[in-house]
Amino acid sequence: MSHYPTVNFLTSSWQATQFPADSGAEVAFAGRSNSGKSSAINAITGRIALARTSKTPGRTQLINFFTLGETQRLVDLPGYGFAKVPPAMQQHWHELMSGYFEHRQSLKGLVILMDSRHPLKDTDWQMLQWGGARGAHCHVLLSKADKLSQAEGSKVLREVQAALGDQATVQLFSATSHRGVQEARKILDGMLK
Ligand SMILES: Nc1nc2c(ncn2[C@@H]2O[C@H](COP(=O)(O)OP(=O)(O)OP(=O)(O)O)[C@@H](O)[C@H]2O)c(=O)[nH]1
Ligand SMILES: [Mg+2]
Repeated sequence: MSHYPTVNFLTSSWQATQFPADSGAEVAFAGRSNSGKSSAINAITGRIALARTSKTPGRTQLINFFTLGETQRLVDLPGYGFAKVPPAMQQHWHELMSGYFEHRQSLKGLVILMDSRHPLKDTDWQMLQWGGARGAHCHVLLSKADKLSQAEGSKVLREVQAALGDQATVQLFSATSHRGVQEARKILDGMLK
């Protein structure tokens, strides 16, 4: 049974004019390409194939919107930081994302996925800045935690917490082992209230 029984795909947008009506509350998932955004959305909603996951980084250059209820949405943002993306696509990514962050009033929370083995890249900081500027609660999921030992996990959690201070809350997460899924749901519910 899904934790969000009414969750459903709403629409994909590749430009700001296509965004759904800016009302209600929405939580966006951002992160570098391949960091596990779509897998996290699937694990948190309890729907195996709601958001498309892929082994080819940088494929999703669209913003995907999902409805949770009549007035709540989840948003799967296109990944960033993929070296092989051509300049025109990088330019498009920047326009699409800045269009989203500058104007989206319904953005209440930003969940930032960072591979727990490579956290806090420059583009992750940029994302924190965009979310903070919008006044959204930022929450970091240190993803693929199943790839770390217990000690490595504790260490990276402490380090990232210390680096972020009060800019964001942080937790370890794994879509594979379901570690941290309940904790993430609580945060999400709080953001959408
Ligand atoms: N071991 C492990 N692999 C994971 C986990 N989450 C995602 N992956 C794998 O990482 C790859 C990328 O996952 P996605 O969820 O598609 O990542 P994404 O951030 O949505 O990627 P883009 O949309 O391309 O930016 C896939 O091969 C997933 O199976 C996890 O918790 N543990
Ligand atoms: Mg994705």
